[in-house]
Amino acid sequence: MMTFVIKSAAAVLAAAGLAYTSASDLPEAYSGDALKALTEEALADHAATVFHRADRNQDGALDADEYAALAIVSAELARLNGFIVIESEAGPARVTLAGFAPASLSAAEHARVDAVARNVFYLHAGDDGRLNEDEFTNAQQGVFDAADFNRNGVLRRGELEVFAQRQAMLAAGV
Ligand SMILES: [Ca+2]
Ligand SMILES: [Ca+2]
Repeated sequence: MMTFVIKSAAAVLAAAGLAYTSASDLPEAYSGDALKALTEEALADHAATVFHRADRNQDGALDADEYAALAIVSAELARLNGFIVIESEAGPARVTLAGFAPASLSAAEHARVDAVARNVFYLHAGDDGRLNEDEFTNAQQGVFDAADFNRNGVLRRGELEVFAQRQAMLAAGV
């Protein structure tokens, strides 16, 4: 099963042209333990890592296509695997998508994720149509804040589940 998932993930990444160059790059991202808590600091680390990977032409900003590709790949990987991966300085860690059966994105879901991602992009990118690292981090922080129900600056348990669903762009969480 895992071999299948990794091959599928690699194919998804290759199709989106993201920075992974072979399946051998992937297992590290899947080796993390279950995340117990997500701090704002760890989220900022994660956002920086994701931003630089998604900035394919390395011009220091994401355009709408780069952002949509990131959203689609992230959603596809999350759904194939049944979890998202947070990549902070402490190393990769998993957050399970609770109550969700792993499956590939349908064509309709693919189109919906693409459309939602482009809306989100223009909300945060501003008039120049470019999403810089600060804007990307702010957008991620917004998802974090929306999931931080008790407003203590840390996501745990149910808060993490909501955050993961939003990151995977599951219909119920968008
Ligand atoms: Ca770019
Ligand atoms: Ca909290």
